[in-house]
Amino acid sequence: MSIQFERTKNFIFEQQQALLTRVNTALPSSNGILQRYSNPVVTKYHIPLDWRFDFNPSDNPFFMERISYNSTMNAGALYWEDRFLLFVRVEGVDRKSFFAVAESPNGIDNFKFWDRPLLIPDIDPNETNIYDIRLTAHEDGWVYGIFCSEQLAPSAASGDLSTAIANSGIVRSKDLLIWERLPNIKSSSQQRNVVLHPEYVDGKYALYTRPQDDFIYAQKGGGIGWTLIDDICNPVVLEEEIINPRNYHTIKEVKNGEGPPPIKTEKGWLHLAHGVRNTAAGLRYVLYLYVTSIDQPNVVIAEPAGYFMAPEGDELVGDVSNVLFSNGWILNDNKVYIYYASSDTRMHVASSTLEQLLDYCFGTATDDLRSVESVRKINTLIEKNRHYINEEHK
Ligand code: BGC
Ligand code: BMA
Repeated sequence: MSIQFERTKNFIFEQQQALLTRVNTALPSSNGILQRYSNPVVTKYHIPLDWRFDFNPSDNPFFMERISYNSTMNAGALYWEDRFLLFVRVEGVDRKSFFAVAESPNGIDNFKFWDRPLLIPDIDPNETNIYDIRLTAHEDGWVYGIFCSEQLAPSAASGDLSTAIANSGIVRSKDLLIWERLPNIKSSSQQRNVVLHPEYVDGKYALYTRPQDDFIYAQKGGGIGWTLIDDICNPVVLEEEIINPRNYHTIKEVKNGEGPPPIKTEKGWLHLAHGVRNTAAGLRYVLYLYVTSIDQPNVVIAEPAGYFMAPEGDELVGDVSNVLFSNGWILNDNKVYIYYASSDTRMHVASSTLEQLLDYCFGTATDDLRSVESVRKINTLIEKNRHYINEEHK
């Protein structure tokens, strides 16, 4: 066995052990709404070594990586048997992504991948890539995963290798080990970012949808939609209404999409979504919150202005820079763990409480869509503060 093989193997092993057991500390909150943490929670360096290296010294004398990975991002999340699970979108250097579960005892650090990635049952030879799964523990007793299933558009002109179509695939499980694949959702539009509501509504399954006429751009697709499904084993979008529209000159002008399934609270369903606008530097993805009525989860009752989280510092740069994306959060003991990816590269956690997030949703100024209205609101706040603020804080 070569010395180089042994040395490299030991070095890589020790480095990974240190990473997997590293403590993550909360950073002071700058806005009273949430806390970020000092380290990302899952990176490509967390991927098990036996998914990467060939451990046979005669086949791999340099202990070289034989299968390499580009990123770990856009994870679905689920609290399961006292563990925090992330269904991470792992993307190889070959640009194919798949799901792999990383678990942590505390939701903040010590995330470790299960032994093997998930092998999702294959139902269509043209399905090329899968990504961005949302996990819903439904009241029917199943855990559902809805994800994007992408393929080259059959209508693409000869030589066009980029025009794709996005469909939504569904799997379900009772033990998270065996996954049953259901037929893809049938819809007249392209559908990415589809999320199953955790409860029946009028005795039916309810889906948050995101109809688009085009793979990248919404075109006539108006925003986050809502539909009721008769049979989850034969899911067809018949009637769809837009419940959270896009608007001109907002953070969700170009497109938006539901994040993880909403959380039920005393004041309504709490939703986390992403909004996209265009810039000279490409699309910018940020996260926002809104609340819908408990009895009518399709009716918005609160929506603060603008974004709740946008990329900051190191988060701004990555494979696809200027992107925050979230499709997983966990409520545990009143604490909300928000799992988000930065710049399509690595996973982070931010934490808050239900009280804080609801106070943020109901107490923050709304977006009245014009600069003049924004200035009026600032002046109203300044006037109100005149009676409270101490001289030394001026
Ligand atoms: C990528 C996604 C991206 C989508 C739209 C897909 O091919 O895998 O990450 O969101 O294109 O840009
Ligand atoms: C998409 C999403 C994500 C991704 C984002 C930015 O439209 O579905 O997969 O994070 O673009 O690339």
